[in-house]
Amino acid sequence: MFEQIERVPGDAILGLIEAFKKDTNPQKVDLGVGVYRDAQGNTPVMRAVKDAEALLLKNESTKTYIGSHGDPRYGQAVLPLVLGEGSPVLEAGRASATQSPGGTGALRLAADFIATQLPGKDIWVSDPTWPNHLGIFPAAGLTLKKYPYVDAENRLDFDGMLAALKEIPEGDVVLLHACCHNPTGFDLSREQWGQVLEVVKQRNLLPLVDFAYQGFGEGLDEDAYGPRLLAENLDEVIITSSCSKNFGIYCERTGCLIMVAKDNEQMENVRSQVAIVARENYSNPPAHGGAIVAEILHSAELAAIWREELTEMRDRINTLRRDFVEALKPYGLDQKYACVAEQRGMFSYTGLTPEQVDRLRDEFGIYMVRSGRANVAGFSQENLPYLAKAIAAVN
Ligand code: PLP
Ligand code: TYF
Repeated sequence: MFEQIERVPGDAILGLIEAFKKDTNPQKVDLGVGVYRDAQGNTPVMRAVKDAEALLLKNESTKTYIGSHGDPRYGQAVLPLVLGEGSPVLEAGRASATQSPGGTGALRLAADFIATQLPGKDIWVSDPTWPNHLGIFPAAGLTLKKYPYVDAENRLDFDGMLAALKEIPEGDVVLLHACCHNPTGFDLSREQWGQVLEVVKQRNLLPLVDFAYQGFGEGLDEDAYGPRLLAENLDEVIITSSCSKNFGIYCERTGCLIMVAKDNEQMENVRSQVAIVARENYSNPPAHGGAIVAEILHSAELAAIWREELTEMRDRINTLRRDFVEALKPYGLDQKYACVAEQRGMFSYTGLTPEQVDRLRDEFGIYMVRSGRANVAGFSQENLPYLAKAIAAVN
């Protein structure tokens, strides 16, 4: 039977990891996969995480199942992180947290929940969006549609986005990136979030907010502006949160599906269905990552260390954004790439064309996604002059 199976290419972003490893250019630069890097190019385990793990190792007394919703201590920690301390949504008991295998697992739970409990609803994603969005929703049986997000001049096309949202059939699902839009780095202003809220209300849309980079844009609370605005002003919102980036626990697969309902009664009904979806996919989520996050967020001391480390990561990225544009000044390219300093999060849509990206790879050993998406955390004070020279050479 297997003789009929066709081989397909692997994930283009993850494929860059292998291609980069094989390259023997001593000056090579990895701007591919979205993983944070420090000034030395490493992705170390955060200190708060190491300390939490030491405590867990000492105190862990069982490895029994943790249940389909995961560790309640994790949910109790993530809800206020995402929705805000003292959030009226939490006070009203309208929000449910389900620990998931990464943000990806939360997205799949959301997709399966929509497919089984809200049949007939299509899902609208930004064009462009994280390529895995394009796979996850159809895999659950949903029809995926796109709204514009970037214009031909590589700027946020908010007018185009809003006009498209106004045309979405009533009741459909719209996926919004909470912050640090992947792949573009273009985020909505507070005023623009307000306008999106109005259209969502008018069209009675169900927002699904993908929140994978909390703390990487402007700050933990600042980055949560959009999801909190929607949750506080709408009866129903779905949020998929990830701890992969902000706790640096990528491989521990730690995420959370947050379901916001009209009241506590409806939330409990929804929650019971989410448990079924989780059970049918993987039964219980992996425990370790959630235990780390719970340990950190329930300890004032560890939480303070973690916030400091996260601030350092965010500040490093935002400084590198400005330094990148500065490094292009001698080549007269600072205006052309000024958007990099304006964008937020791990990624920038640089405006480099696929042909330019190919040349950067082949002639300079600089790796990024062919769309022109660069992982800004791959910049460093050491490689910026080289990057600037290479970009000038392909311009
Ligand atoms: N959503 C977006 C936009 C992402 O960039 C990522 C990153 O990997 C995820 C979700 C999922 O993250 P993870 O499953 O690694 O927690
Ligand atoms: O977009 C990125 O680079 C990150 C990491 O299949 C990632 O979100 C990329 C591809 C993938 C899983 C994670």
